[in-house]
Amino acid sequence: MTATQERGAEAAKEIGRDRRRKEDQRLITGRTRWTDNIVLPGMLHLAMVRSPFAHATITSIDKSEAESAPNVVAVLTGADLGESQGTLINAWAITPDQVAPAHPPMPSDRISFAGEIVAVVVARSAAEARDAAELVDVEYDELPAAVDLKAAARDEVLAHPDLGTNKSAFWKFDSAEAGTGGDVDEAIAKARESGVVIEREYRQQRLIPAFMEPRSVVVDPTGEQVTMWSATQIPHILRFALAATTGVPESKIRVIAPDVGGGFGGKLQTTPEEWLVFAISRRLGKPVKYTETRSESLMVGHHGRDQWQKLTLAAEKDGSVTGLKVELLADLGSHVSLIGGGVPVLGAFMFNAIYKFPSYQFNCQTVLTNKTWTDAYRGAGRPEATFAIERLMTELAAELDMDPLELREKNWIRHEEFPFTTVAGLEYDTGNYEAATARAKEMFGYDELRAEQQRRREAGDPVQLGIGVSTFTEMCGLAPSRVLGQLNYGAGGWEHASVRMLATGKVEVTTGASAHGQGHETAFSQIVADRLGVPFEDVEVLHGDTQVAQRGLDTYGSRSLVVGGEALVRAADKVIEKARPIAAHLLEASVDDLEFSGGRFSVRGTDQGVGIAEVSTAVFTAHDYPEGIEPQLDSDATYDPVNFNYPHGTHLCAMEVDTETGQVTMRKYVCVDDIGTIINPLIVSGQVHGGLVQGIAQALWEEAVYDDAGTLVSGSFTDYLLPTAADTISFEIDHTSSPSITNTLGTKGVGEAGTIASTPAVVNAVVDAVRHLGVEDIQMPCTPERVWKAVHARDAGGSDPTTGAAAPHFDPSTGMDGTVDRTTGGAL
Ligand code: MCN
Repeated sequence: MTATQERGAEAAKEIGRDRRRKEDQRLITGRTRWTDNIVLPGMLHLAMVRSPFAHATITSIDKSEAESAPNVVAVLTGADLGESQGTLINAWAITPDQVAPAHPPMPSDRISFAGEIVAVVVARSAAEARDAAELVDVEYDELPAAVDLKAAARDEVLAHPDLGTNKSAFWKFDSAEAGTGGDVDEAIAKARESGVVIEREYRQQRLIPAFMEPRSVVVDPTGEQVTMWSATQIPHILRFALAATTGVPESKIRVIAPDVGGGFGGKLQTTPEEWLVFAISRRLGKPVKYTETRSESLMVGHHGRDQWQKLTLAAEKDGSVTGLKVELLADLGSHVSLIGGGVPVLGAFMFNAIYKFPSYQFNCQTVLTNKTWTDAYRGAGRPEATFAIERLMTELAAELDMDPLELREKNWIRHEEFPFTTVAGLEYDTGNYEAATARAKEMFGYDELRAEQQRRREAGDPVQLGIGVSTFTEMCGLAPSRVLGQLNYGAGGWEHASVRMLATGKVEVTTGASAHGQGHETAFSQIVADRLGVPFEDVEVLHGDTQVAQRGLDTYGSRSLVVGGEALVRAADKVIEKARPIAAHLLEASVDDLEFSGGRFSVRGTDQGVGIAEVSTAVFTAHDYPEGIEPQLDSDATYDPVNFNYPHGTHLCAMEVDTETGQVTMRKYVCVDDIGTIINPLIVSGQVHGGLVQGIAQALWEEAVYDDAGTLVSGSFTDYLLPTAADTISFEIDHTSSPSITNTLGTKGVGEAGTIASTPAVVNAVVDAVRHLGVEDIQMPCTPERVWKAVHARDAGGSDPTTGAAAPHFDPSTGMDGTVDRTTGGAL
């Protein structure tokens, strides 16, 4: 422990305490104001006319009937907005030669995904705007659509004919070239001769971040500044993007993210809708609102995942891994979105996970198609990597007839080996995989469940039991600005906070993080209360308004605590240092004789002292303070981390699989996560539970499905199977702790942990239940149909590609198909 950490631990009364969330009072009692609740005098409403086609040329737009509909103020098309539209921002060109189509918020000539905006109706009420939108007559010439990812990678149909290719960018990491490890092809060749090679192809289906509050935006252009309220995760980035794309100076734009009903990465975007509401309200000089319908939300809010992953793992016969080669095709959808181009590359650093791979290679081809654009969805890049490696390690264990946890233990970084530089070039600061696994095994009753599994197998029980393992890690706390710069990311990763001691001794805090369900007001109050030694109730945390929290980089990548929380600690410490000479003056003592503890400055060895709240009041009256010192106790700090943060955990899942119906039922789920110091265990449990459900949903239920013409056919909650609490069981969770040494409090992020870890745990369990029946993979989501087909594929005398039993094969640089022969690994 460092000296500052020791002081934090000594003073901790709030940190580690189950505080109920401050924000829930107003959320649960309906005392908050969501964006759609905002009503401004003279406010107009927008409705979007959207293309039903995935790829088409607009041949004509007849607005006349809509224009004469009741209370319609204007009908605008891309042609009406003309050049002023420019192109939406893409902040992450992963290579300098990335191919990216222009991205006007409302194109005037060609549509490149179903749901793209072709016209906007402005009316006095939302209902009138929607009714009139139905009257806009658009004629299209339909074009062939690039829908299938592999076919798109082969340029069979071009998503944007003018670009001449669908391939956007190719990104590679090679441990031999980077000097972090050996040559992976040599390792694979050697393993083919004398070891084991596991080759698999996994599909990361397309997912939709379905938040409780659909996206909504209001703009008021009537003041000195243009004010935008948006249900967004990123008010600060949004303000910058609006300034950059509209020419309005940043100082003239205020963005407010009021209470936001969830985001899960889906509101980490600068959207065409935001841009249009901003531009049209300025054009008309009136406040304007747009709130999307649920159908719009599912269809055009950005989607997540959508990858094919081809993996080759080399190992010795005793199970020691020697190499890992990853080849990805990643579907960007129709455009390269805000950070969508970089999301698959985030995975590059995580496929090696907690294991000591001597060699590693990652290849990623991003591909444009005529589907909704993809971008961050809870975990962004890391769930994909974790799924692949945790499935592969389980397959290797099966191949070698080893217990999957023993195989992992053989290969993972031992706790005494930290800090550890991985083959992907990251330095993991702390971790203890042994401790988390031991605790999880004990809670799960691992040996007993294995024995039951054996009994059921021997008895030929129609309902078989499977046990799934996932010993995940992730990199979060995005991120060191220098590292982001090396990855060609367009922004930094710092965070800002300010702490103001008020006249009454209360504390006002601002944070550049922008919570949308994570409970920052509560957890951050706990941190400041401990640091300054003031009551929890005396701390007010303000956020989500660029006028109030003036600097910030917002909330995503489980960064708010480890980056934003650290900024807060530093700002609070500066306040203490500012107060110290004033306290010494009031106590007529030397600064060097003062010590600060529990909110009080005391003169060492005496009973004399003064509370920081009293110092604050004295500073306010300013009647008596030392010369040469400013009469204020405000401070701020901007913190740029030097490293990512590496939470980890062991997740164990027991699934029952009915071999006669394909029905799967979760029996038990245990997870033990190591997120270092926990600020608020209650909030953390909520984060873990929510994350688990999202990860389990990918494994079992959710999938965005397009037909061959590029129409989203799972465009409502009857087809897109978003689970409810009733679909899950009670999870058993616990924590071990190896405090991070990258921040003062020793914390690691938790917002994405459950999602990242759980998907492979569940699929491993489903496959484990029926492996003895010849099944070695089932494609996600593991629906009863897919499970049944996998189990009965042998009876039918063949394999079924939907089960993944003979997955198609591709080369990410060419998108060529073939078929993998699992016994030799060679392309047939
Ligand atoms: N926390 C803690 N102790 C720790 C780690 C975290 O008490 N050791 C607390 C934090 O103080 C914070 C919460 O847990 O209140 C989450 O912290 P953190 O891991 O820093 O994650 P962020 O606050 O940056 O939130 C982002 C993360 C992401 S990336 C997604 S996606 C996600 C998630 O959070 N989306 C969410 N959780 C969500 N929760 C809700 N309700 N809604 C979303 O949209």
